[in-house]
Amino acid sequence: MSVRLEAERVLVLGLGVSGRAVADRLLREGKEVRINDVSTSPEMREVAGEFAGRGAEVILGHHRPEVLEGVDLVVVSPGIRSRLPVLLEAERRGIPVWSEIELAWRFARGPVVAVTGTNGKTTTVSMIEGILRKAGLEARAAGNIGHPMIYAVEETPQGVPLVVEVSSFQLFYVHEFRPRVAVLLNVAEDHFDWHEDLEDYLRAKCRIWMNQGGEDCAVINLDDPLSVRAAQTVPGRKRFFSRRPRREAEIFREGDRIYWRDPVGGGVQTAIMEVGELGLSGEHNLENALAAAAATLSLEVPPEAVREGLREYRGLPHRLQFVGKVEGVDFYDDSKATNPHAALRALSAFSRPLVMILGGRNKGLSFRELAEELSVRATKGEVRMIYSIGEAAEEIASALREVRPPLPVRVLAGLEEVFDDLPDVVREGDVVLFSPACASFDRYRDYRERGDHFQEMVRMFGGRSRG
Ligand code: UMA
Repeated sequence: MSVRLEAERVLVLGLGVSGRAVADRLLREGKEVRINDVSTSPEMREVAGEFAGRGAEVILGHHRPEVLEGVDLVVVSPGIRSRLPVLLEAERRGIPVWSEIELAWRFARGPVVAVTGTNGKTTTVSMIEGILRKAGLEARAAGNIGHPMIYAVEETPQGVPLVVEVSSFQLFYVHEFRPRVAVLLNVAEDHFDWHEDLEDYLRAKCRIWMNQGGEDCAVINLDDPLSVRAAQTVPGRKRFFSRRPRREAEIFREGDRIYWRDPVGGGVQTAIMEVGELGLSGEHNLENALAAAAATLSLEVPPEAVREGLREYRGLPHRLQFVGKVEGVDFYDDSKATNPHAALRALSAFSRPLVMILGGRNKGLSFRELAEELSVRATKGEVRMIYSIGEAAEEIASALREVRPPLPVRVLAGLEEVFDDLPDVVREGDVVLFSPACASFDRYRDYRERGDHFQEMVRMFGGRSRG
């Protein structure tokens, strides 16, 4: 793929993980780089100083329209909202605005597999990476997973697929981005603090495949109504996956097995593996596995590599991670569940009495569906207690109190208070599920720090009960 980057003077908006990687690459490409970030923290000043030393112009502390002077391209960080006045001004002046993935894609040296969806992206991307490695390819997972795509394009050998986790924020600003395989896992309400509404969010997601054609394909969840709706906009080939044996699905579960109906091989049905062989449990992980299988099979990876990769996959930290057992109680860290849909998915993995910990910073989302599901479980005696903590504690608690029968809720400040209260509440055989349904930024740097805190609390709880 030839590199097309005509712009000479580029504004890099945001100097976080993504912006730093972009600025670095552009400087190495010999471009004139201006960097603009609102932060003036000591760490930011230090990083900014390094870039200034390499010839970049750095403007910190504001996003005034002057930063656009003389610029012929803006590369924006995913966390910066599309309604930011400086971005609207760039649009008014006709200056193109790209996300990092739009830039990175132009430097890719092999096929790109892009994975999006509200939940399950990181797991699916890692599963795909694992399968490709089993097939002998030096594939690398990148993107939102934490490693910017613009770095990964250089590290991935020629011709080897690059697997990228892409968010709606990044997709909002793609124009020619054209992955060989585009995966849409599911769509549920999320990020209403960034997107105007569900339609805006859905439109951004659909940009993943808008330039597809030829040998490209889109992998879509047939069991998810919003994904199926989005699939109407796929211009090229669609490959559906399903947890049931449905006619339109190419990859599906039937009974205890996962099957592949090869469209090229005259629709012959091949058993890929037993569901029980999957390294992770839960219906949502089955969905992620089906998506990973569909994506890799469409790159002509042999079914044996798909099976091996999925068998050996053991999951990632803070995603329904089993932390330990204390006096017969199982503790699970699902700190990555930063929206109600993710918490619902975590709930579906359990059918025994549980204590659930919710809370943090709400992203403008409703807790009603989650409250209704918890209420159904409460009628079966499966809800011991729900703790509601952090900034959104009261808002969550009132949603939980509105359903019938009302749910047992305790509003507390944070995890410390929850663990103080727990001994009076929890019983042997229960599950304690930390799946907060909210962002972590009310108290923590990110979901990882929050999950680490939960795990630390579990360890201390274990120590206390032994002592
Ligand atoms: N900033 C401004 N102006 C603003 C807002 C922010 O200048 O109006 C600056 C901040 O001061 C900061 C920088 O922008 O210096 C932060 O940029 P960012 O929030 O875009 O974050 P990065 O550090 O660049 O990390 C991004 C992704 N972040 C987001 O999507 C919010 C990371 O995903 C990703 O791993 C990384 O690029 C590498 O590709 C994180 C994430 O939470 C893990 N993603 C969301 C999710 O998974 O749900 C979408």
